[in-house]
Amino acid sequence: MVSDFRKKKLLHVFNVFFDINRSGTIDQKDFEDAASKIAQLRGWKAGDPKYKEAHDTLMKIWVGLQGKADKDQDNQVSADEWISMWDEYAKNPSSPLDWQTLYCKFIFELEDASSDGSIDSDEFSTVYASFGLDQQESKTAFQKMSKGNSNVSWAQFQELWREYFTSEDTNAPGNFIFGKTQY
Ligand SMILES: [Ca+2]
Ligand SMILES: [Ca+2]
Repeated sequence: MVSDFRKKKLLHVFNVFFDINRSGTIDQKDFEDAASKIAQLRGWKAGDPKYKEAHDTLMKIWVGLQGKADKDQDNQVSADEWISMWDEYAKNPSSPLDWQTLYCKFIFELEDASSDGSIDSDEFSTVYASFGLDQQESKTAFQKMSKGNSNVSWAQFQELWREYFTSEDTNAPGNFIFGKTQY
């Protein structure tokens, strides 16, 4: 059983970061849309190698996600399939699936616009605003997850990430890693 609290966190990620076209399920089209959204955010034109790299990574993530989560093989990952997959993850978070590791790194690198190995509040909230979240709320979320520090390192990010998907503690700093302050 997944608690309501964890379910709300999982559905936030599902709705905002994966079901980009708000169809109610995740499929390959959402990943095409995510690649376009990110290219627009970073100002990459079609044909830019960075665009191609981001697109290829997103497609790898989709193939990995679908392979594991799409139990009924309808080429869509439903909210229920999504929640069961993350529940499996939470039982053994030290052995993530390849796509989960890849996605964590992808988001961190996307947020680390200056590529200095850590993210700050502006980098964090700019990416989340491009996904439709309230930028001010994302800034507050950053303060909560960084416990008032101005930067979050890659090592800290991975720990916070794990906490997001596993913790039942409503005060855990990892709860804020996807830009929302309340569940
Ligand atoms: Ca969709
Ligand atoms: Ca399915």
